[in-house]
Amino acid sequence: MPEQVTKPRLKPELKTERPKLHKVILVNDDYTPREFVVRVLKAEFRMNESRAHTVMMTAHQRGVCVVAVYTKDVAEAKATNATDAGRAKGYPLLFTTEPEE
Ligand code: TYC
Repeated sequence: MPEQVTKPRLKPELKTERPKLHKVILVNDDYTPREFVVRVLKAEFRMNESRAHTVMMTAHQRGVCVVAVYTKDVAEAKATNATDAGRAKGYPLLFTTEPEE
């Protein structure tokens, strides 16, 4: 009988899971000025004027709009910073996060 030859395993035994991404969601309110929402979107999420205006108007008309997706830590930090920018001016502007399916 010939000796059995075991080929070396090419793939590692444990697959590395991708970190789950989290959505940052902009929530509409009746008090924050539109221009201020646009300014925060541009500053915190590096959007151009046109994209920021579209996202702001989507939240204004539908109640919420997904702004972007990031890893959990980055999404939470950006949502907090953007919400705090509104609070500093006395506005109820709110950004929340939720995991992507
Ligand atoms: N609805 C606000 C207004 O009419 C503008 C606004 C848009 C506020 C989107 C929050 O997430 C928001 N001034």
